[in-house]
Amino acid sequence: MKKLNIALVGCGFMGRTHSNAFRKVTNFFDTPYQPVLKRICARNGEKAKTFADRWGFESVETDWRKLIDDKDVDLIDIASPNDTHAEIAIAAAKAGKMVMCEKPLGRNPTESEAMVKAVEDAKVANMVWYNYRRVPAVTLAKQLIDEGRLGRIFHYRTVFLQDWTISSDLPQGGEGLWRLDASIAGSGVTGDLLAHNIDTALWLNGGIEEVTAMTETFIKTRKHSLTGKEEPVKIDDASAFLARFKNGSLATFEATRYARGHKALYTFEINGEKASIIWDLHDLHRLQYFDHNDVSKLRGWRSIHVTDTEHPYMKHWWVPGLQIGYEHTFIHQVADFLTDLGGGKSASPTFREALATDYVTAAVLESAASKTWVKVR
Ligand code: SOE
Repeated sequence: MKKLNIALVGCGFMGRTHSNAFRKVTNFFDTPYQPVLKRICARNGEKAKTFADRWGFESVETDWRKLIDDKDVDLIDIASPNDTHAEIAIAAAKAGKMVMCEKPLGRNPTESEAMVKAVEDAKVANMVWYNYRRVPAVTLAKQLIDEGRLGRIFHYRTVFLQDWTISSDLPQGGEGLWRLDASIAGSGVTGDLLAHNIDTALWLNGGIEEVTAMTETFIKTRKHSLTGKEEPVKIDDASAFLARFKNGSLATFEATRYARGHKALYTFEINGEKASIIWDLHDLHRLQYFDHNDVSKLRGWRSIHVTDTEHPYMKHWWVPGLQIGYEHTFIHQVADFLTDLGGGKSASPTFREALATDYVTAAVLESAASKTWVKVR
């Protein structure tokens, strides 16, 4: 197995999910490459050192620019806040490094387009971490749709609900809370949560033609962790939109961080002419399936426990009936990346595919501001 030397930028929540995936992937999957945790990079050297000791990185950097000329680094993985994605990815690609990037790709389509151009000009392998595609039940949904089992699709219905920003005492800016600072994050729940719903939807149901949206910022000012001052909140706290897909189906999308009681309720339902499916992140190993072709007296919703060896990814894990969870979606993503790299291509979603999601989020924000229907680029 060839070695693939990884430099990871960022040691927050996403840095942990990625490191865990790189460490475990070859324990469970036969891949042509073995990831090596070469460098961890974070501005806070102490934190990076603790992270390196815990996850087994060989050495620490505090300036990502040092990674760019590092001959011992093959791939730069970006898990730092959104305002750093474009600069690091572009520099890494120009230096001939492979690039992986946490979602969303850029803060806006202008940044994302420049990132796509950089990896395509340099012809380097690239991928964006839209991990929920790799939940086995979601991948099974994709297979069922592609096999034509749902027939013509009429409806796509999806939400991503959280409640962690309801308190007005929560500051904006700083570790984790940079998600509330529009200058760092780019947008609020539209880019952070709806981007997941959109990525999955584009994958399962094809392109979106047009959207009409509304957004709201419920708490208008918050103390900024870095300045200590009360400052305007410029992100969207909640975002909902109607969409028309290119295949003629209609959709509703909603995301919020103000749905008291919900921590990460990501669900989608798809209604087709012949069958329907429902998936719920809180019960992620199950796929609800209704097939109108069943004999009428037996017709009803089936709850498929997606843990059998013939289900996507599952033969690599335990024995049928024993489920897996959130961390495994990242492991699957690395496994696919390494396998596709061996085959000379980039795993999906590539930067270019993730740009399509950014075009939808941009249209959503534009529609909310203009209160009109907006065509998606
Ligand atoms: C926000 O709370 C967040 O952590 C997102 O940033 C992730 O992308 C999502 O998977 C879970 O929620």
